[in-house]
Amino acid sequence: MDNLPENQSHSQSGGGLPVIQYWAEKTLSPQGLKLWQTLNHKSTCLSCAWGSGGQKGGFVNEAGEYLQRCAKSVEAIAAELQPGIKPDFFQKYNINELQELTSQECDNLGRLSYPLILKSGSSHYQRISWEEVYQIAAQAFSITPERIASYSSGRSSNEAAYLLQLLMRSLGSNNLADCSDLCHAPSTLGLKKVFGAGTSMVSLENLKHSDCVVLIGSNAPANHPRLMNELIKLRQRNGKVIIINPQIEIGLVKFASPAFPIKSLLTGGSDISTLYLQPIPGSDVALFVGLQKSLIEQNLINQEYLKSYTNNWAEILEYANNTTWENITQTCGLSHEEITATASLIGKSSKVVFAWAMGVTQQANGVDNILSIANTALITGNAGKIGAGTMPIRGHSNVQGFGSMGVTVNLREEIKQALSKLLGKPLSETPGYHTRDLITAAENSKVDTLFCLGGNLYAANPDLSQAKRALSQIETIFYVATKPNLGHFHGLGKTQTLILPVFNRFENPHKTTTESGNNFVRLNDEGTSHLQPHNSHLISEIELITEIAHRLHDENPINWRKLQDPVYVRELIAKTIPGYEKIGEIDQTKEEFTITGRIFDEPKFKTPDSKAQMFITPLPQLSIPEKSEFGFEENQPGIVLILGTGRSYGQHNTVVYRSEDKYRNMPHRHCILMNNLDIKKAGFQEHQRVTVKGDGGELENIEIICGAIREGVAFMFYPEANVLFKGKIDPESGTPAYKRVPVFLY
Ligand SMILES: Nc1nc2c(c(=O)[nH]1)N[C@H]1C(S)=C(S)[C@@H](COP(=O)(O)OP(=O)(O)OC[C@H]3O[C@@H](n4cnc5c(=O)[nH]c(N)nc54)[C@H](O)[C@@H]3O)O[C@H]1N2
Ligand SMILES: Nc1nc2c(c(=O)[nH]1)N[C@H]1C(S)=C(S)[C@@H](COP(=O)(O)OP(=O)(O)OC[C@H]3O[C@@H](n4cnc5c(=O)[nH]c(N)nc54)[C@H](O)[C@@H]3O)O[C@H]1N2
Ligand code: SF4
Ligand SMILES: [Mo]
Repeated sequence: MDNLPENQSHSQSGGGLPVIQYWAEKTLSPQGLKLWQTLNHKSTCLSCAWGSGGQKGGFVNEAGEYLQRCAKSVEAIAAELQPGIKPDFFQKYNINELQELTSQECDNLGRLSYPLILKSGSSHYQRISWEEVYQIAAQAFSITPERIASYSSGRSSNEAAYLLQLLMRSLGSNNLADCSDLCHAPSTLGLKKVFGAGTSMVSLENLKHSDCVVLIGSNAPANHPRLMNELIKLRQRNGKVIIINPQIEIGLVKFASPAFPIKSLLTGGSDISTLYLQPIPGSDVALFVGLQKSLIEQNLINQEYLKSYTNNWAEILEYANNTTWENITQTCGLSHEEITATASLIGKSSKVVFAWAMGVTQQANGVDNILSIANTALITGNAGKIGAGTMPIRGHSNVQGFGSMGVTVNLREEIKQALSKLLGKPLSETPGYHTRDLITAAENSKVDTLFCLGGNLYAANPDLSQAKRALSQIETIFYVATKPNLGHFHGLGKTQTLILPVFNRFENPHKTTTESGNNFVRLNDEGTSHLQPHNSHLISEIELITEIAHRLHDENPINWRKLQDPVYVRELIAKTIPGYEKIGEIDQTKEEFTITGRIFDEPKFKTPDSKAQMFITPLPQLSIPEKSEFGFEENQPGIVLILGTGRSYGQHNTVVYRSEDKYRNMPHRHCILMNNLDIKKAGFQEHQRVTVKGDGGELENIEIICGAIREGVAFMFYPEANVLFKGKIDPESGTPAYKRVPVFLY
């Protein structure tokens, strides 16, 4: 905490007044009434996977507690309530003009409300009918299955996700790339190796019993705001919050939550962090091995637990013992004292939850990061009891549901068998492309048809020029979306690109379900669209996918048109997806439920012998490139920094809602956050404009902002920063190291 910036004019806590101002502004706007109706609609929040909303009403969380909806949720709904894009808009503006738009301008165009096509050689997107869409799809999907791929983002329903993978697998393609490949794939893979289950083992209810939360690489105040209520309550019952993050996120120090209005008013917010550690980016494994070593030295490990419930524990202890303090402290940049104090807090707490997000998954050793966190939980006996465990904090509101439904390149054996029984044939054995493999395959002309169920494949990837080149090698691209985004205008196919408008979650004419990051399944009621009276061109994602399947397969081996009834889809899900049996009755019972086999209240895991499997996690060898590697002479003024890329408070992934980030004092998108000492060292001044160069490209005219970030480290917003770097990839998960990008500033 010693390096807070000199300029303290920005917010002194997360949440608070800016949030209240935002609510007031939105609810008093012409959309206000519809906004409130939508907030009260019985459906899950569109935004993050914390999962507020559902059958008990829009403001209720999984534990049945009220006032659980944040400004992010309002932002997402307000964007969906925009008017439809005018019928002649795409006649007026050609593709070159559309490519000039920023992310925010794309989103502000309004709702997509009719299908569009851009043919090669043509300058304008043109309207087409759904019948034409289906004819094009029938042709585009009637090719060698390995040349068909899909990509998806986590906003659609479980039912749409299930149908997407069923369609792909029925065709014989396993190319089911998903945004989770860029996100929590290392968590899923790592946790499966250790515990046999790839999701959080902590329910929201269990979190309420914890007495210590270690929050690693997460900016929850901005990205999972209602999680902050749990941390506030934890501090109120004398629990400890340990933050591990190279950057001081102000909301992790103090957070003003509307759920605690008196406290927020009187004191400007509630204290969050008990201890705040700022490691070198990408070094978390070293810190966790250090914590293990210190726990051993302080005699705070749980030998009985290790012997009874884990395998390979002796090797892990030996590895930690044999790793020198010098190696540990030099790699992670934290002192022996800091690590000892942290280990002592963890070791002396009785129920510790280890929670994390992108700071540790988006690294070249993402899976190792997860394994080292799991090892630390295990040697202190903090897995498999109420109030403790490992907890990946998921991103998109239904991203976890997509994985459960089989939208993954790592399909579980049980699901594989169940699906092959359903389809009456063995599934293809050809391994599928995850997102990064999909880009490489496309670049090598190995993909002809791409179906994108939501998302923004173009802008979410590192190396935007490669992404553009790769997509331009694909013959036909379908973008299924609610609003235009950068990808629709930059990620163009070789022969044709189609944009297909669909209902969002609260507009679907039927019920759907979604799954939260805490393994809770929500039922979303049917709704109506404000676009509908004037415009009957929107359809549901379920209708779209089943209609394409019907054109390809007719009734073989399942009646695809019958699957336009989501009740039937849920019947199939209940039969084929383990843990989801209760979904078969949800239409009668309306009972939302926790998926079985995921929350571990006792140390019996889903591995063959029920024990947790521990793995050695080698310390990363982190290096910083020389100026010469960026093509500059040694005497060139400037500085090499390690850049982390991430989200501002006013954006949802590639979609920007507001350009400023009040909490980090960054007034617009073209800023770089730096430590004061680095600014001085490089001979720069705050607010000076510089060029930032990476191994993939450069950005000019970037304003320097002084912030509470570790020396040697900088932060910029994505997706803009994705032009800068090619990105290292974690070999095990395929997830890019978005959080450790070497750049040169001059
Ligand atoms: N409002 C809003 N909510 C969102 C999203 C959004 O864009 N906007 N996106 C959703 C999605 S898909 C996701 S995945 C989540 C993302 O949620 P987060 O993971 O919280 O988001 P990021 O901005 O990627 O920030 C991760 C944090 O990691 C820290 N960090 C960087 N490098 C390291 C490191 O080496 N070690 C450690 N320990 N920490 C590091 C950064 O300083 C930052 O605070 O949020 C979801 N919710
Ligand atoms: N540099 C850098 N790059 C990153 C990251 C980073 O931290 N740094 N984070 C990565 C992460 S964690 C993720 S998850 C990815 C995100 O990657 P994506 O999930 O691919 O991108 P989003 O921006 O979330 O996609 C938003 C689009 O989804 C569409 N959409 C919204 N609602 C619906 C709906 O109901 N149905 C359909 N069909 N479409 C809908 C809208 O058209 C909207 O424009 O980005 C990754 N890229
Ligand atoms: S915390 Fe996440 S799920 Fe809950 S209201 Fe906010 S954005 Fe929605
Ligand atoms: Mo994500």
